[in-house]
Amino acid sequence: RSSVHSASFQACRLQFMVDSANTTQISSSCIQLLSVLSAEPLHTASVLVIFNKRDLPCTMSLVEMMSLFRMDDIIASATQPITTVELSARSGQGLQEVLGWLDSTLTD
Ligand SMILES: Nc1nc2c(ncn2[C@@H]2O[C@H](COP(=O)(O)OP(=O)(O)OP(=O)(O)O)[C@@H](O)[C@H]2O)c(=O)[nH]1
Ligand SMILES: [Mg+2]
Repeated sequence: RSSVHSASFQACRLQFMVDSANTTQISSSCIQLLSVLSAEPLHTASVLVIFNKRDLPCTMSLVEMMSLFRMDDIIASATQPITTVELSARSGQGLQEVLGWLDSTLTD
């Protein structure tokens, strides 16, 4: 049991960061996301899935990533509201969306 499953608190917000430049990690990140979403302490959390490193040329398109993750199915079956965003932590592209999400989920 990972700590996120046995935690004795209710989290209200969760950011899940995916390294979209590391294609060999895609399937394991997807499984990890599903595991996190099923954790009881996170059942009512607002979730932001961040596809990071979008500045690197070799990364898949967001559409391809969403398709590989089956993100539509995940969003449809999750108990949490899930938002997705593309980010480059290096260039700052997408940072406004992350800050906007933080702002919009603050009052929840
Ligand atoms: N080009 C680029 N590099 C980034 C970005 N975000 C983080 N990095 C760099 O990626 C390197 C590894 O960081 P991460 O992959 O985020 O961290 P990690 O998964 O704990 O580390 P690794 O095991 O090395 O993958 C660091 O040198 C970061 O500066 C980004 O958006 N774009
Ligand atoms: Mg990494």
